[in-house]
Amino acid sequence: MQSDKPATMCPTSLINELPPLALDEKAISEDFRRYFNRTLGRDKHHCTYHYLYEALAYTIRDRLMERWKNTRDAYEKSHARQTCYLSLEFLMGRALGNAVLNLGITDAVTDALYDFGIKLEELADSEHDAGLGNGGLGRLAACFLDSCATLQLPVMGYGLRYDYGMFRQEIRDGFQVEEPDNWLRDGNPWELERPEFTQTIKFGGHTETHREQDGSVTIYWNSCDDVLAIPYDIPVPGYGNDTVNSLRLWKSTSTDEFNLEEFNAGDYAEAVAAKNDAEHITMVLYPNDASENGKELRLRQQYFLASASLLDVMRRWEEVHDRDFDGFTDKLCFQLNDTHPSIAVAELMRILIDNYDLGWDKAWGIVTKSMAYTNHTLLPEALEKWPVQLFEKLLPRLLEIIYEINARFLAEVSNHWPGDADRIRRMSIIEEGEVPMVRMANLAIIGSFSVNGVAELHSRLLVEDLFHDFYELWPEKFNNKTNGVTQRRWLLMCNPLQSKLMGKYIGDRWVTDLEQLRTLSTHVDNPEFRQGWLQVKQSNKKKLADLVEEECAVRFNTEAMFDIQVKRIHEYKRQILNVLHVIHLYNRVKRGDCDNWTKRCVLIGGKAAPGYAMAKMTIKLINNVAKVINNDQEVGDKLKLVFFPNYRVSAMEIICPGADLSEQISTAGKEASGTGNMKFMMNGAVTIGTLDGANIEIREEVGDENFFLFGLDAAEVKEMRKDYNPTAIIDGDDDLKAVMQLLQSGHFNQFESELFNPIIDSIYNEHDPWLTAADFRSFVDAQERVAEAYRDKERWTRMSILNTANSGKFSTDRTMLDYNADIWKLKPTSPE
Ligand code: 26Q
Repeated sequence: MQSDKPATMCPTSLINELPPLALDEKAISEDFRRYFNRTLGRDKHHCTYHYLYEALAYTIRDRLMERWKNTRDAYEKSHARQTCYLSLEFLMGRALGNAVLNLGITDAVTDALYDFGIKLEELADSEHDAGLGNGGLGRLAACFLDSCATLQLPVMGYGLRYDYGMFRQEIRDGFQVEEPDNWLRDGNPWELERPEFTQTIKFGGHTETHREQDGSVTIYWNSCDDVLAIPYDIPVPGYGNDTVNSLRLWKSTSTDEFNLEEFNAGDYAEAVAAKNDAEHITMVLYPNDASENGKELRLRQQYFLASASLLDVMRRWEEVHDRDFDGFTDKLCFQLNDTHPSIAVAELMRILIDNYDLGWDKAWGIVTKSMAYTNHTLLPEALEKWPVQLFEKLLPRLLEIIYEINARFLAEVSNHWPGDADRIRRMSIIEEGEVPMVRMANLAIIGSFSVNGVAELHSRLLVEDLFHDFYELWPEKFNNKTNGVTQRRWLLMCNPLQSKLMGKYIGDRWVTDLEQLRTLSTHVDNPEFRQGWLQVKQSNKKKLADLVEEECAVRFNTEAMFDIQVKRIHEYKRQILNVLHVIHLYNRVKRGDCDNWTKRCVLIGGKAAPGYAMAKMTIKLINNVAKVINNDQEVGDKLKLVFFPNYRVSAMEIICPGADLSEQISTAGKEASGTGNMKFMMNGAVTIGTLDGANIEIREEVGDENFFLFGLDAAEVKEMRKDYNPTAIIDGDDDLKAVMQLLQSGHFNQFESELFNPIIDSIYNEHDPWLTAADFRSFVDAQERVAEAYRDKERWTRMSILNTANSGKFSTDRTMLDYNADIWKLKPTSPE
């Protein structure tokens, strides 16, 4: 077998002489035909959208391929400093439309397809979403990659290639049912397998200490169950600039070796079955967006990603620098997307010490100058912890290293606060107790030179509360990086009508410089522009209404206000508060309190973690309330409510352009940032929201008069908890009382008695952490102001325009420039 052997030399004529592929209609048309007929071998009997999509995907991929190689060469040649973005989630969505857009060949492709009587949109629509994430954190990683490629920053994404992404949500009888998401079934034209860069990852086994003759100590991690990590690379094209960065996703597989002892003892089947464990590591994405504590497979996933990625970086490092690690931290930086990959802190120590013989202090200096950690949550219960015992079994060498990091760290704490035992207990990486735990956030903070939150309020609360001890020790580590979204996908691609209209008035520089949108406000008094704006929104609402009708069998009247809340289902996000308001509107119709009525179509969508009973019950409640309201003749088109099933990236691309009102109604102090709020704002929706997460900054940018504020702020929430009396609040508010009475009467669960008791009880509970009853009055009043504003077409249109005009801050281009200025310090590098 010679197949794996490198040819004696790679002829330059083979790799260097390729002329770049043309981007015109003719070249694209020819390639498309060739791929369909020859590479795919299809004919008139198999002319499905899927094969047409595939043929076009290959046509586009070829054009990315040469730019990809040039980008790699440019980074290599210039020895560019690089950031590795480590994340268990990359919620990429669809790739085709984005690649066409970023290559700037939308017209050429559209025309080429037109000659065959095919629409680009229809092909793009048959692509499966890459749903390798839960929600905000995963989509943020995807937006970051788009912005880094556009800014020509040498940033590489490292993640896992799950066979099954986020589950598909079906609604049966009003309940969520999870179906597996077999997204790779029809193949994935966007990935390139790189078996030549396979890494071996160790699990289990035990450590042995050897004293060498020179007195030094070497530690061996032996008898491990090895697992192979095979990388798959996905191109990440920049907008209009010939840069194509990489997302490297690892797939786990077993080694070819069997456990020889079992094998020789005749346990052939057992020996083969053991291989299964290895294959399972990257089988499925965990569908929880708060930590699912203690699951062994999840810890395996986290270590698998961290180890494979770091070993890959080391392989590349050695190619240039051999085993010399001076200068390592000048060239490399690792950004940890939450604590999920934070075992990388200990793993980099292990690799430097065990594989490259560095001393502790040298290795620790490298780790703490290259790791940076981003936190995404304020819920203390969501901070990741792992049982020490599990670590001991799965990653014995890493536990030793963590103990050593901790011992040295606690000595420092003791030195700083002599005799403060409480502080030592709080700051220790190890939580003592019946089941001792490893606290991953503490490990991440101790091992990183930068710790950031994702919105101003969030970052402030981190240093005031959650991480206060660490802030007192190392104030210089802590910083804020307000989130963003990429305007290429979330405006240019998903809202072509608004983009075109804006182009007519302010040009298209906003595509790479979102602050340019500010110029829109100079046209806000122009009736012609406002008319155009209104028409765009109408068309987008029509498109959304069609989708809603298809998915929910309910017709939205496009004259009505489209009131939308899409996000993961969570108590702190308070979908229940939204439902209470809808029930209140229903009550008003039923009692004839309809003067100056504003028609509303309310859409709620999002997935519940499969084990989160309250969240699943919330979905059922929304569906039951919707059924009653939508079938009530008296209500008619005054009010509609739907639960939109299987909310995902490609659905949001149709939902956010069609929204009038964006619901951002979390309990203040709980939503780290939110990013859906930014997508809605860019697309001209007005926000009703609490002073939470990035809402605060959105309101600052757009001005109080263009934002509907309600509810307690974070400080008032804290205060209110001290003696919260929801029963008194409900009794003192006739509207809320009527809503609760209707709920309790079983009106929405006629044949399912008691079904919603847990939800009702939670609202009445004095310990309700989400203070739903406390914010009801203020929410309903704000909604009344919204309704009034919407009735005034001209006023609403102004507000809508000004929301888009003032959304410039919320581009991930700005976010990435901030990360780069304060943390990464990368030099933009162009492939030319
Ligand atoms: C952890 C351990 C085990 C299993 C699952 C998890 C897990 C997975 C995903 C924990 C959390 C997540 C996702 C969190 C998330 O999406 N957070 C959101 O991040 C956004 C981007 O910063 C913010 O805008 C949102 O406010 C925040 O909720």
